[in-house]
Amino acid sequence: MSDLAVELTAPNGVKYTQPIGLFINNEWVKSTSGEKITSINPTDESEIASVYAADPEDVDKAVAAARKAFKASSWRDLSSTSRGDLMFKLAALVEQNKETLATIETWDNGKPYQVALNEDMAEVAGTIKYYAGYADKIHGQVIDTGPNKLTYTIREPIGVCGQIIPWNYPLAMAAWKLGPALACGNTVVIKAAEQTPLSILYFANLVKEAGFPPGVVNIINGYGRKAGAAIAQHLDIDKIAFTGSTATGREIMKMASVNMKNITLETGGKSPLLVFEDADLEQAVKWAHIGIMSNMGQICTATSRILVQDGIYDKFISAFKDHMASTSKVGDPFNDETFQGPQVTKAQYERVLSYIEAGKSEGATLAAGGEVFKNAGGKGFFIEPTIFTDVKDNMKIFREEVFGPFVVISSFKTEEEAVDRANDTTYGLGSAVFTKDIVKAHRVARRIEAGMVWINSSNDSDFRVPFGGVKQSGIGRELGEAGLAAYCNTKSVMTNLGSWL
Ligand code: TXE
Repeated sequence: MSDLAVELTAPNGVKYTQPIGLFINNEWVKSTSGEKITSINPTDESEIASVYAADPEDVDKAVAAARKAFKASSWRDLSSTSRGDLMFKLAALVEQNKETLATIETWDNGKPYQVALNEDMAEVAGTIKYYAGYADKIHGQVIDTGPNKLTYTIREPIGVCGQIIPWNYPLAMAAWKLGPALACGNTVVIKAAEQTPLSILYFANLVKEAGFPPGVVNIINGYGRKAGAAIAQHLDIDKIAFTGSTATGREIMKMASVNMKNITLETGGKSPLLVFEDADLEQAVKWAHIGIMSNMGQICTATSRILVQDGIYDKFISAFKDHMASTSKVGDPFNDETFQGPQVTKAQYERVLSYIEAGKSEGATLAAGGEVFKNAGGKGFFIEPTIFTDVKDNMKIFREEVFGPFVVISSFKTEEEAVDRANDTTYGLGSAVFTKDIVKAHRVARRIEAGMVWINSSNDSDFRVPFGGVKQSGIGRELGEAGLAAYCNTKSVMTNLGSWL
């Protein structure tokens, strides 16, 4: 075990054993090639640990374990209530280990510890519990097809599911995907993002401790183009679920076509937030700020395009700037006062900085931020929260996903114009509307092309509520009851009770 785990002490003093192997068939193993991924602390750019990166051969081994487990009576014949019990146990273990899990998440990802602890870990445990409760409530239907027939449907697991997750909410994204997959009786090979490989390995030990049979949950790290691609095109994987960029989602769709995998994609966004003149301005400002600036702006549904009706445009900008200045404290994510930690990696940091340059050169007004933020020690991927105003619809910063603490604000005159401009995007993930007029709120909600509309809030996600996009923001839904549909096949059984014709 010693060369498959290391003893670590996190910056907040938490000491723990960090697994570094691939979790296949409930065992820790090295990768075939021995290649490793080194995880970097985005706060000070130091190395945290190196973990094994899966090769396609390792993906084959994980898939073989998942297939064997799918066919084994220890999983297939387990009662659905017992399946739910295993999941409840896993959720309880997450709650018991939440300080360690949140510590790893903060260290590896850079998100504020208080958020990792009180929001992300609550989301992880809550989602697993929510789907645990569904495990023995996934039923088919009896369909009346006449007196001489008995017709019913069965909802069956799809089989071996490949799941590829991103780095912005490492464990929460894992829970969103594992919860419904396991509740429906599937087996899983899940790959974490190479930028945040650590927390999911600690979580893997909890899977074993909860008592899941070997091979039901296989957890690997690996690079997207190697391990991720091997999952997407594997002939013995029946379903693929992915969260990440639209470009990679498109690649995955192509690869998954090799055996027509069932597919769920949750990709990018440039979500609009509309503020009408009759809105509660203070509320609109607070939610708009949370909607784009939380999690360092690294949220797929970030309401990154704010459209404000012209009568309150200047007032909104000034209130937004004041609110941001008083609440967006940037710095060490282990400091309880911190609202915004570093961007997850140097690549993401440079990406956001390049959009700041684009905003300046395109002629938008830089209303706040726009600089790197110097943390104590001068290291780390910190960026000042940034606002561009007077942004035109054809500007790159109005059209492309930035994925950082970066917001564009523009004004509109009429409801018609606001809706048209909100919809003038290839994306369709989140959206938000601020108004006190409930008729207008629901009229606009219907006309917005998005998977989710928040009225008088933003990014108010809840595991009981379906989540997903339209247009190039994705296919299918996660969370809520709808999330189960993505992990079940419906089989129809027709029985002839009469004679032949
Ligand atoms: O994403 P990728 P990246 C957006 C955001 C961000 C941009 C780039 O705009 O700035 O994407 O981030 C795996 N076959 N989002 O490069 O490449 C990869 O290993 C199979 C939005 O990190 O999509 C990782 O596990 N898998 C988003 C996962 O895909 C592949 C969250 C995501 O990586 C692969 C993250 C391949 N060819 C980024 N290439 C959201 N919707 O929340 C990569 N991967």
